[in-house]
Amino acid sequence: MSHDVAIFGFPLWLRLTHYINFLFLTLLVRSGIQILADHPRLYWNKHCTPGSEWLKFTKKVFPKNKMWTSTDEAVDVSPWIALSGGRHNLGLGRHWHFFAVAFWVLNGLVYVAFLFGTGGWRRLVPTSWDIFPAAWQTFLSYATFHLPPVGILHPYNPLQQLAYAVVVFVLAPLSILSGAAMSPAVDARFPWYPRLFGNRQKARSLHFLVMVAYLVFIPVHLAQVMIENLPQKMDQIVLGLENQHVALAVSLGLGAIAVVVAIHVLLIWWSQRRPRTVQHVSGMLTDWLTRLLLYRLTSRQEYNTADISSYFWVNGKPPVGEAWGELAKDGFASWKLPVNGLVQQPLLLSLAELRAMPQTRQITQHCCIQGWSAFAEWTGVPLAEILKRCKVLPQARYLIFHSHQVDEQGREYYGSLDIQEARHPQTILAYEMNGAPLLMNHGAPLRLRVETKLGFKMIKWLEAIELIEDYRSVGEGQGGYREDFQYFGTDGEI
Ligand SMILES: Nc1nc2c(c(=O)[nH]1)N[C@H]1C(S)=C(S)[C@@H](COP(=O)(O)O)O[C@H]1N2
Ligand SMILES: [Mo]
Repeated sequence: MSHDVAIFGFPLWLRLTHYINFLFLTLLVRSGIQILADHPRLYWNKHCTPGSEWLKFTKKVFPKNKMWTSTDEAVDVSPWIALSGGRHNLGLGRHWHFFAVAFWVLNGLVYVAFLFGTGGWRRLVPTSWDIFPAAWQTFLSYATFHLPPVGILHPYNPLQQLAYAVVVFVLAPLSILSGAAMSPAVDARFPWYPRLFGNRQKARSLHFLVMVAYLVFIPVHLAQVMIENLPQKMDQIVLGLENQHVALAVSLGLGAIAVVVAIHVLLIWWSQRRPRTVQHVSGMLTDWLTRLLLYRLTSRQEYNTADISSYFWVNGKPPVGEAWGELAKDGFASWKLPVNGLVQQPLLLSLAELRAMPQTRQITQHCCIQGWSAFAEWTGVPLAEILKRCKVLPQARYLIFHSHQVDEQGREYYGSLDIQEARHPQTILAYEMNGAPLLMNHGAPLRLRVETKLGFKMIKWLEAIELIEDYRSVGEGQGGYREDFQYFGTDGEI
């Protein structure tokens, strides 16, 4: 068998998938750092209380005396490190991450199919426990500055074989599975899933540690190849030859690395020049996939009172101004919610009227796009009840949620929701959080809860609901405030 394994060589599929993997893995790491930078704290616990993190990458101090939102947490990372940086840009970082992961997984599947189809797996998958002492011996050789003897496991020594097997069969699946555990849609439909990792934040920490493992592996892997015999290894991994066209292989190999670097530079440039195009192209490439996998999932969360987080991050600053002050006084006695647009029966609902309608209560996990999550109990009216009462016209396909909040440039915070998702049982207009009327920071007097989605979809300080045919006719046409100005994808299910 060792003979077969030795002559197996470096076929074209192996060399190509190895190269493509290098491109997408580097894109994943850099876009991943961009995403982490938006909430640069990692936790083992599921509540994300500031100070309870096991690791943080920020020197910002959490002020006790003034309002601090989770957006204030985001740190800038140089575009030479994070894709795509400069100023923090979570939206584009996520687009590149999901774009890269789609192709990385596809490439990985092709690789694994060939690996098993051709029998090449035999030089990767350890078939005997002897690999552990053998790998230890190899490690000792390196550690004492000796080259390990060329053993029967040519072309890989035991330590190499073990490392490669771990990268392919442990790190790669772990990164995919822990990534999926961060999707609010997955967690909402299958609350047992994040628990496989402990909780969603443990999955997030693990996802980070897998990246660290890759970052340790890559330079060690390169160093090992260089120490051993760089030109010969280049001949193998570029041309699939044994000491034949070494000079050509080295130049081609360096050229191929330069192409990867050029792609990274191009993507930084493109993201900074044409962020809207990146948002659209990425959407075209990956939205259909998330739709296929996640769109139909409904939330089935039923957590306990004991799960409720004592601290719940705030994102977005409450409305200001006189008109708002007028509305907010006397517990929002004069506030009313209009429901209009493509409906037969426009509504105008006071808080008292909303409270008199059928009530739903749910304890759920809230997932912010930045990375934190927390648990709370929400009480409110199912949106389906409202839709029933206003008699939706058949051409209505989306709900637009307007809020009383306006940013410094006078732009309204708004969002959209597909009408099917609006009818999910846990999609509600909440007026209570943890058994008390909504606090101002959390969206008083009324906010949206869509439990399969990221937090940014759940508009606070609601002003009006409008039924429309197409969200492209509203604002900048991307589906919401954060989609318009921060390039977020509008689905918000992962
Ligand atoms: N009007 C308005 N609604 C909003 C936001 C906002 O900035 N303005 N932020 C959103 C985001 S990004 C999140 S994570 C949640 C946060 O809800 P919380 O502040 O109650 O935690 O509200 C969402 N709803
Ligand atoms: Mo968020």
